[in-house]
Amino acid sequence: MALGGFTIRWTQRILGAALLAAMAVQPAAAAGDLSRQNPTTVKVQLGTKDNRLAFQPNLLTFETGKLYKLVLTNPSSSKHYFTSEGFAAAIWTRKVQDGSMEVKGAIREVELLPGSTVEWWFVAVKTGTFRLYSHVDKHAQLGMVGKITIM
Ligand SMILES: [Cu+2]
Repeated sequence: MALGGFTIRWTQRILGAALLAAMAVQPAAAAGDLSRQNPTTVKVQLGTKDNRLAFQPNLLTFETGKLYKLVLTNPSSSKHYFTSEGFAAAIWTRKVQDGSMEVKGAIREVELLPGSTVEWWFVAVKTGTFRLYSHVDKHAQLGMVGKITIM
């Protein structure tokens, strides 16, 4: 019986050591649900009160893995677009919302009517540098352009 107890103790020790060794080689845990982080708010104005055709700011930088709340406002008296095909392909959209509704799923482009505000919630996924422009009338040709960098 004493011998049996000895064997069981050593078996437990060996199993315990094996378990510790297995835990030591586990990869680092994934970051979890990236869509449920606290968002970083970034505000961009499309057009200006005095109707200049510009994004303010027109240089935007995001980091992969972070959740952003991109707040787009249009204080001008004409409609504007937030258009960037490369950017749209490099993010995962959680939702686009204004005061009355939310849209979920992939978003390619957002149009803002005069006086409106829209929030675009997304996680930046791929790095790159992308052209931003207002895809309406000749706004881009008249200078309503910008640059988005995802690092
Ligand atoms: Cu525009």
